[in-house]
Amino acid sequence: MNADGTGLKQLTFNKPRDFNTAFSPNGRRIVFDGDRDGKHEIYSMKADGSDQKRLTTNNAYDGDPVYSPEGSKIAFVSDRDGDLEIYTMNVDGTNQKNQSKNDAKDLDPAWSPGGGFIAFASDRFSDNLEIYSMISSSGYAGYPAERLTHHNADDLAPNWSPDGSDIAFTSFRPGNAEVYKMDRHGNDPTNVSESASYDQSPAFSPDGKKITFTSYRDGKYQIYKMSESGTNQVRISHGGGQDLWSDWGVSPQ
Ligand SMILES: [Ca+2]
Ligand SMILES: [Ca+2]
Ligand SMILES: [Ca+2]
Ligand SMILES: [Ca+2]
Repeated sequence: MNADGTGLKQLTFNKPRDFNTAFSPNGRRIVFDGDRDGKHEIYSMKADGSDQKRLTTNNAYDGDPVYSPEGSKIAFVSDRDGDLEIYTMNVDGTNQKNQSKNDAKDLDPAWSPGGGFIAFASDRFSDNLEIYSMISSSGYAGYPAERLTHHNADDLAPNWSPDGSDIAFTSFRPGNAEVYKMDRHGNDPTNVSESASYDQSPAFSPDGKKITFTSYRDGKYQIYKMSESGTNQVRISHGGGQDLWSDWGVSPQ
């Protein structure tokens, strides 16, 4: 979909439906998860929908895939070891590795722009979700994750600004979902969306000046954009169904 809301194409037609999707950095491929065989797996395909490949093969949940910034790896979530963990793998599905190794829920992986860190949500030290950041290649081996949020409401779905200085995320602090923003070490968490409805799943624009997010403010989930400070909130999707996903896809080159 283009930033003005035009150009939305349905690329997959399997039932049950496919869920999370993310573009590769060069825009040529899309990685996504789906429940086609009842085993919730991760797939990739060319941006035109051809050349579909299955990347995971096990009975556990594998989902929420995202490409690393240089395009050689994919981070994703799996509960194959009994609880949700952040994994990484090569783009062809080889070398699948548990990076979070923690008994708690670990979910919502987001690569830093340089690829050195993965931000994620976890309830490892609390009874609610907080946002953490770990070194992407060795998140557990002597490099404990840095805790970025401290609040008794759920904080989840982190997304880095293009220059790596800020992280936008979803927070339930005011009693409903809001888009928040903080610096990469968790300083100055600020409610950016400030609306009484559910506002969630933020993603920065490539120039860092805008944030897209999904909101229920018009009676169903649609995609909106706003400035990174929360001004000029505008709806950009007009689908008849629920638009739950917001991301800045790159046009194929
Ligand atoms: Ca699976
Ligand atoms: Ca875990
Ligand atoms: Ca929290
Ligand atoms: Ca809200």
